[in-house]
Amino acid sequence: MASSTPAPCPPKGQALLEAMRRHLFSSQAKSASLATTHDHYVCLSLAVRDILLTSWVDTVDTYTSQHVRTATYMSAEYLLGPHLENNLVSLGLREEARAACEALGLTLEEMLAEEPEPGLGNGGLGRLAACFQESMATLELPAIGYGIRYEFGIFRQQIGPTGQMESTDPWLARGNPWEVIRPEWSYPVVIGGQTVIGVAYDTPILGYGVHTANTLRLWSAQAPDAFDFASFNAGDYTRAVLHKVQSETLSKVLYPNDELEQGKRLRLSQQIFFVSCSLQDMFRILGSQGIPVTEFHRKFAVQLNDTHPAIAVAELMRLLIDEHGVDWDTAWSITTATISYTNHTLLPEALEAWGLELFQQLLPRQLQIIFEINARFLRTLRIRFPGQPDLLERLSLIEEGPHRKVRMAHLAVVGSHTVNGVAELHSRLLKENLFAEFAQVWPERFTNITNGVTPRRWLAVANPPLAELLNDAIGTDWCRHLDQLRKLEPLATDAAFLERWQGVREQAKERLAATIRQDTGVLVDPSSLFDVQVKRIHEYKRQHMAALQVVERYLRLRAGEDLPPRTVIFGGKAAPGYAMAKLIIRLIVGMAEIINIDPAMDGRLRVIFLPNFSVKLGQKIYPAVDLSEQISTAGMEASGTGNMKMSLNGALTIGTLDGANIEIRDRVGDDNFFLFGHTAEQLAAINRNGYHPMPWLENDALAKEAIDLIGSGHFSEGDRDLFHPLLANLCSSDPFRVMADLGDYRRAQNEVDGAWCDAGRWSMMSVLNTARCGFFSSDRSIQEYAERIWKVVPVPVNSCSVIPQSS
Ligand code: OX2
Repeated sequence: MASSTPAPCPPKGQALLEAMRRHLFSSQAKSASLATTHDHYVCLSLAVRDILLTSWVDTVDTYTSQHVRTATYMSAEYLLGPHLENNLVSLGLREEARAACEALGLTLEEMLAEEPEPGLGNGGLGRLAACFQESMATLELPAIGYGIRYEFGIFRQQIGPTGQMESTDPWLARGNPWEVIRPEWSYPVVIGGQTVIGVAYDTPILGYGVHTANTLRLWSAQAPDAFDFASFNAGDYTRAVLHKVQSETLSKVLYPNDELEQGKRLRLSQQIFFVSCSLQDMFRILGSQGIPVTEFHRKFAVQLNDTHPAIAVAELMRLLIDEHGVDWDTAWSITTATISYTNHTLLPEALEAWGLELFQQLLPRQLQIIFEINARFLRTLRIRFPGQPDLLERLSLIEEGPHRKVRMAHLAVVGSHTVNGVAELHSRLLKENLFAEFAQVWPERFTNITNGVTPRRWLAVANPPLAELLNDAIGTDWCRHLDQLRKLEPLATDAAFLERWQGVREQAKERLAATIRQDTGVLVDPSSLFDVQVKRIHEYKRQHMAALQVVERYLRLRAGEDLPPRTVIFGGKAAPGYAMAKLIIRLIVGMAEIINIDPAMDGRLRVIFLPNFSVKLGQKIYPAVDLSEQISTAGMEASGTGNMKMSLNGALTIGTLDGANIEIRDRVGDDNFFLFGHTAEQLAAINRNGYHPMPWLENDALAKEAIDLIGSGHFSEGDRDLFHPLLANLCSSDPFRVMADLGDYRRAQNEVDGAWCDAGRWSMMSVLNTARCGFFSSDRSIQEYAERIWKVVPVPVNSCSVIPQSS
């Protein structure tokens, strides 16, 4: 609670305060004596929304009156994180909001804690979509984000003695002050012969320090008639509402699988549902501006975020031909001039392929169109590559065999003018492996755009003390032009600056230590090395390799070795049906239980599993990381974006040559990065010769000891069977090559220990990581998409509301 005599409110704070009071009456219908903390949060959000509405309305007016070319981003996931603080920072009103809260006897922190986050995504792919929306607005690019308004977002994770437990995420239960329903923009979608209506819910996405507020338009499913009167009149009430319930399940829940396609009926229904609504909405916009449908590709650039929206290729064809009377050839040139596709993974289990039977049942007309696209595509191939039926079979949109399937990635490649990967290595492997033969057919179609993250959320919002230090040291421009961080380089050897840098880092670590205590009950030492791996739990990300390393450290400490104190922090959700990932969590939890109470550790090793990793929690974690674990099997992590968030906030990376790690290392310098492990090429060579983990393990006494300790039941209350599936897998097929990299990982970890002991050098390396990370801004990624793929240019919005430049 604030002190009894708050500091006087600045004028904008005063205006916010008055708006909060007004909303308590006019929106919450309460008197101050009955208002809950949540009421106050809603009032503050509505007060902030009132301010940004001017920009939002002006943005739509500007785009409409100028008939601007528009990028539309189609994504099944948006991992947005809370809106309030981000909007306050973009408006430059954070301190004013703080003062307004204090005048009411509240704190801004209490208000921020009240906001449930819209967790409409699983991990990196959904978070990237959210960073991209914010960058498009900041760069003043006309854009619309399209997706699904899931009533239940990513499940909540609790951690008990048996590992992960899931519960639902009713993020909308108390309403959502950031969205506006637009019932006038509703569209019918026919799925399996039944019609479902998609209703638009709009959320403003404000740019930083500009008047642009773009729209994120999420579709919610409704039944065409709430009620089946025929059944009702026949006395069957339940039946009367059944269709309503069935229709509305379409946008009920986000599938909790990251990089795994399960081929479920509801999932394909969700895909056509949001894609069709979005395309129909684009036709509506076209019509309202008097633009002929044959100009669709001049008005819109449609970006597919992975293959989840790939059905757009067939649906755009259907709408052009069936609904707008366009001939096939014209429709095909419009479609391929409009659509581009981003691939996010090489993992085979993530590649979507839908059984023909299911497709035929749900989307017969779209399937007919896919067959026709395929027939024409194969005909051109046959002429270009005579006598190569195998090639045609490999490239076909239809996978033949006993269970014929539609290959969605092939549909996306054939229907797009540009296909991009998300980091240099990934884009190269796409061209050499997954899409090698497509790249022979259309070499010019393939390109790379390395991912990025928004510095507003991941630095200005997440790490205010660092933001302030940067403002003092290099000015405020970094927040819009992240390359400006370069100016920090000379300060990496400046003793006074390094001292302030250290202070900022200590604050962040103390803040995280408090969160750890609150969420797990464990006390950690903020002066120990914070070694962090937070991301979805997946075998290719190799959390089990990090866990083995911790067990080795435990053994070494018990044997009397002198190692600097470490706090090893894990976090991340496992897909509820992914047994091995859940077992890895169980192992980490079991290790934490024993190691954290072992007196022999004497505070030199703590293991933490932070439950329910989310955007909110990430904002507390990233600023406090000393060592960023980016240890995926080379060739498997398309890019990674957590790696960028940590390095940007001054962490040093221990990592493999995988995804964007390679580009991070190129930029921060190999002296400031702990590299280990086999390269993708080396692993490919090992695989060709037949890999077996045993020879690696046999020469490694420490690894053997660690595995034996786990197998003995030491971390499972004596249960020797519990971790058997994990250990047996590591010692037999070891599909993610843990054993091949473990020894070198240990060597790199020893280097980390050595470097940590030289605090001055570590700080310098930390500064250089931040200084050289400017490239990894999502502004740079989006600029590349806009210039090279979408051909969309900035359209500044002149608004009468005055927006200050920095927070
Ligand atoms: C993820 C990738 O695994 C990750 O490497 C990448 O940084 C992120 O997408 C954003 O590009 N589902 N999630 C991903 O790919 C898929 C499919």
